[in-house]
Amino acid sequence: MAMITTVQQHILQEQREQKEASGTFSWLLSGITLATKMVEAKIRAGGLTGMYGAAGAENVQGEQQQKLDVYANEALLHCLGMRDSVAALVSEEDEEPVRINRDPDGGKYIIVFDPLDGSSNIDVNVNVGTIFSVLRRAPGELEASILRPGYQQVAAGYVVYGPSTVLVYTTGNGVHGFTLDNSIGAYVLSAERMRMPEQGTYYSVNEAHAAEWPGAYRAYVDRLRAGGLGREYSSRYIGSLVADFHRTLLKGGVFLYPPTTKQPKGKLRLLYEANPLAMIAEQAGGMATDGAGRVLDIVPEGIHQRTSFCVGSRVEMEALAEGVRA
Ligand code: AHM
Ligand code: MG
Repeated sequence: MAMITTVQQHILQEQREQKEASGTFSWLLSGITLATKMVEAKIRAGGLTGMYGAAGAENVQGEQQQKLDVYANEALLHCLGMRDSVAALVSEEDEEPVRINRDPDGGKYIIVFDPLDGSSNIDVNVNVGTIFSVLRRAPGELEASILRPGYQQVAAGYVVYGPSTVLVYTTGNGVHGFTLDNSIGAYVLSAERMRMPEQGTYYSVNEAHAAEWPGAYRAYVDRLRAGGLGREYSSRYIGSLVADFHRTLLKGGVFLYPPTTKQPKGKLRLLYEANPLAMIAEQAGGMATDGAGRVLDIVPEGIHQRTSFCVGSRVEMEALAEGVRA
């Protein structure tokens, strides 16, 4: 009988290989997978359960919260809040970190997440996602443990709710993909040791903002269009970071969210959007920068800090770096 491997089993195996046999970490990640299964069920039901539309409140970023944003946030807080290894939860939807275990010797981990990414696509049956990053809780001020550069992440991952629901994660030992099998309620291994192609044929950027980008980005996209990297490029832009990233991971190419005159620091958030995806990209052989330097080296100053974000295949990313330097 050909046996399946669930994400739970996979993490346990990895821990054994890394001689971290406590099981704490897999128990923690099971909180994330459970929450994403709750979210997926709501998304799957679509408009039938009255879950479409605005919740009527704004989040800390001054953005309209959607009902599903609120639900996804509550699902993660609920499922992770019960794990005693968790010291704090940091969410896009909450201004301050939610402290779970006030004892500094307690919870070993901090989970940082964007509960439902791609809000503008929720009501129109287009892919959305959940992004998460796991940090180690060090002794001392909680804030110092949260504001770590991304290279110190213990693990990172995302779920993309698409035609199928896919979970991708890394603990720094390669990138692994799982597909939710609803008939058994488990994420089943579908792609071990994922690699991003060296070069792709898609670029992904919101070109409506082109007039507001620094000139180097315009020149770069012009260069791709003109065949300057030896390939004919096509464009793809979903407007859900997780979905645009997932395509870039599988097919290669480049995703850009450059700084604009209105948002000179970019739109995407460093801690729960750029960092986890940058870790996954690097682990798969790709690269991630803020246009100037490696995303994972940025020392964060605030939990909701924004950054410009460029991620993709080695060939496209090296060409971008040349262009921005010139
Ligand atoms: P959100 O967290 O409010 O959903 O915003 C983040 C989203 C990303 O998923 C996506 O890459 C980006 O915003 C799209 O922004 P724009 O509409 O400016 O292209
Ligand atoms: Mg988001």
